[in-house]
Amino acid sequence: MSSVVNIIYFLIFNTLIAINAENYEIDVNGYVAYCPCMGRFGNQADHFLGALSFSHALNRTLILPPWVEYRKGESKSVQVPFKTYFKVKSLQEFTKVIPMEDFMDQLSDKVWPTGHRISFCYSERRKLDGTSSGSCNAKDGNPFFSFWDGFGIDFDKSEFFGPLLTYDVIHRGMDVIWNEKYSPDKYPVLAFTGAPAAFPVQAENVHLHKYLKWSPEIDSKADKFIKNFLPKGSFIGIHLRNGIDWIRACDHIKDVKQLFASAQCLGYNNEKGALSMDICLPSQEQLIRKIKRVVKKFKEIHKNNEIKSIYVASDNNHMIEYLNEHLRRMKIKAFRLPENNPHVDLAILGRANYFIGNCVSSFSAFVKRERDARGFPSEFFGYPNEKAQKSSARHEEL
Ligand code: GFB
Repeated sequence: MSSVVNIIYFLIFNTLIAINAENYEIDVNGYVAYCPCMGRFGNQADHFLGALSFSHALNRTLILPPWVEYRKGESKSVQVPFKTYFKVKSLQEFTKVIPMEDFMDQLSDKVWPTGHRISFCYSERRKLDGTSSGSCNAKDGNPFFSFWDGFGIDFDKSEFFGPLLTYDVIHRGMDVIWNEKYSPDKYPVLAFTGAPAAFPVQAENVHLHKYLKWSPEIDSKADKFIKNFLPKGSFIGIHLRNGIDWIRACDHIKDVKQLFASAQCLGYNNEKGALSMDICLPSQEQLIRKIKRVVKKFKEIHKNNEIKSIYVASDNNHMIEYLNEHLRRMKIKAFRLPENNPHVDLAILGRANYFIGNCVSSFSAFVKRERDARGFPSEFFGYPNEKAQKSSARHEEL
């Protein structure tokens, strides 16, 4: 009797797996794989859009890498499957993609067998001790080792594609040259040590963000928080980037014209302004002034619809008490997630009636792109500078 029950369980279990897993055909035009080995989520998301554009231009399938995360107290990175955070189907509306887990389970033995795995890099990557490796040294260091080893991938050869080839398929017709030099029959998988993309994301690839849609789990957590914890009515989402890493990074603004994602407000050639401390690390007073201005503006535009609350996302100091104290007269209260959950923070900011972000942060840039794709309004703290804003307001009044 128990063996019959076991067989029934076995059949049900395997049927469920078969229903959940999509079956993929081999793409004769080949694949692009890469390790999102630089930076945290915001950086990886910028790179992802570039990699999507690159694989699309080469007519290859993009192997969706897991997101690389760093947890406190853990020496090795943790890899989170792509579909934990995003829907694969929405990306397939734009181009050919396959989650890395599915590629390795279903296709790698046929397309990219052990013994034939080539690692691609621009030029030699030295060993951690600084000596020459003569190779891409793709698995040396964190997160490089954990990323590839998590899938049991070892590389048998290295291919340096620089200095003649670059990832810039938009401006220089590089897609044709890539396909000529590395044809899919000889090089079925172009596996890069880092993302085949620029940081920050090239202006031409920003629009691809519309194909990045949150997974049902993230959607549902964001919706539940808004429904259960925020007062009924409109809310402003703000991103306060103010941890110690950020304070140190902002120290560098005096030496550079752009920092991280700052092109999103300053323009890629600073045609829309100059970097400043107000933009990178606005003071508490500036935050409040900006929020009050947006509250007023919202009321003017929407008449009967007023801002009822502020949703605060932060890596460090959410300033809830400070905000509550200064917004009391306007009858506006500030809220935050009780736990640290960057992706739910992002999803909630994406749904706010208005968003004020940090122009330098690629975390804020993610929200801005998502909102632009949906036609939702956004602004940045410290930009444009307050003097410029006052004088443009005076011009509007005249
Ligand atoms: O995403 P990210 O590259 O953005 O890295 P920036 C910042 C990380 O900090 C996020 C956490 O991936 C989150 O883990 N974080 C930031 C947050 N803001 C929030 C928030 O509102 N809520 C939660 N829960 N977590 C730059 C990097 O970070 O920081 C640079 O681009 C460099 O590579 C620099 O590391 C110091 O662009 O803001």
